[in-house]
Amino acid sequence: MKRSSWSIVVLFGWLAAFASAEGPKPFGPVPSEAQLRWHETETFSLIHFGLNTFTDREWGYGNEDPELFKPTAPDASQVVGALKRGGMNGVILVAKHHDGFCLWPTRTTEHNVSKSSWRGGKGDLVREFADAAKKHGLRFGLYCSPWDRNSAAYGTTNYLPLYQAQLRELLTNYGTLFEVWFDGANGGDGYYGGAREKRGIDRFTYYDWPNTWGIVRQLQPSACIFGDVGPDVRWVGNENGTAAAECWATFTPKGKTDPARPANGDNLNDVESPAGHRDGKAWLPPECDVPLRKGWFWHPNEDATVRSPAQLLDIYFNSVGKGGCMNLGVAPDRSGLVCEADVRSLEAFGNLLHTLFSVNYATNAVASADSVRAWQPEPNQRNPYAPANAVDGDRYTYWATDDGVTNATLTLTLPSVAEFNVVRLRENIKLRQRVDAFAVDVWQDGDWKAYATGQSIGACRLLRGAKIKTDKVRLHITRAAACPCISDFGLFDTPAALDQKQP
Ligand code: FUL
Repeated sequence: MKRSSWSIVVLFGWLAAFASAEGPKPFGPVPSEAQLRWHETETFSLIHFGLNTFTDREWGYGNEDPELFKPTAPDASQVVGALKRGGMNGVILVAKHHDGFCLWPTRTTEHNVSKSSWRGGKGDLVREFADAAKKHGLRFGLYCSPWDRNSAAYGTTNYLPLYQAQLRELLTNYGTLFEVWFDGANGGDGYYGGAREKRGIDRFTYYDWPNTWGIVRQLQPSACIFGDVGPDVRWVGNENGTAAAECWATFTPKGKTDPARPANGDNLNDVESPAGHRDGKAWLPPECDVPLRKGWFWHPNEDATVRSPAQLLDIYFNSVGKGGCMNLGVAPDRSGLVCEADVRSLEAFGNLLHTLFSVNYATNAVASADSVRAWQPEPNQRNPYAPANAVDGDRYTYWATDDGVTNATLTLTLPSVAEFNVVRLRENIKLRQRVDAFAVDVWQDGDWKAYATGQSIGACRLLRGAKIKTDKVRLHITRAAACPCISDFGLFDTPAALDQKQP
């Protein structure tokens, strides 16, 4: 080769290395700071407790007497303590359900706890839960139903200012919130101040969402807003707590019956919500909600419906393990406490989670890769793209390849033979989901054997397979939209308790 050709090769090589040294560029939508914290929260609970608890209903009509609200031994700390032992990192309280009964002494309506004899009319359940969350170190969120079957104003132009005032009270007086929940059930028959009729609203315009969400942005800037299709977190599209087998955090809300109108309410295309869209326009990860019992509220005849710890673990794999969050509905009973059967299941689930993730067999592994991104070393600086970053326990340090290298293998050599059946993968989602397909192989009898394959990774991908004994595992990224940025490759073993007691 002529000297000038060599110079060109060297120049291009240097330019490529320089370009890579800059760090992988995110492409398309990436999570906001609030969404990153939400992903890290992973598991939380939705508490339904109110007049329905005492009337044995799921949806109160709106004419229930506040005097019916008579918890005999209410203790928010017992409830939140049970959630904490159940592996939950946050709690969202339903401050007002569709029946319009407010669990705090609001100035906006008489239909609230101050009109009951509970705590002599001086009680504030939102305050008690906010305090309990703080005490137990759980993040706190609130749900305030837009639909209000008690309010005479519902369906008229007078309702929105009232609803927004309720939000302002909730978003101002109870500390920092991590999530504000806007339920999709809206409009229908109800008491409506005695009118007892059916009232429909236009779900797209009636709540003036841009301005109503604006109140949350203004008063709780670090909160994520949950709704059928966001704007920060999407409903997974079912109440089984289950995302699709391959699930993407990105999503393009599309109308079902009328694509020209916003994809919300009746026009929600929820069939596509469990999987999301690979090239979706917005970062809108799925929140997978599911009640611990059959109903969201406590009912005397549903004690036998409490989900088992093994079922809860399946839900965890199908929600957190698909890059979403698990939102488990917990319903205190008429005493105001989480009853025994629920506490037992929560605790056993919390123990399973704790035991499962207490030993990561990849922690002291030697990580190597067939391709590592070029970088400009600085004195005392560790390689920002080194394979070892995938086993350091940090969600945001990562192994990366050069731009354009979208097929690469990361290999772990464990300090000794380990037995495991769960693989955890994460991408550094600050740089979006980049991987399109991958395979995990294990070293067996002197050869690589296929263990698991998949497409999406994102914030967290959990793969559960057969128990395997080996000291070498590899992750082969077979397809990616941009150079892979893998921040976690973990190996775990499900606790023995699970092998014995399958649901
Ligand atoms: C639904 C509501 O209608 C249920 O009552 C419950 O609150 C659940 C979490 O969301 O849309």
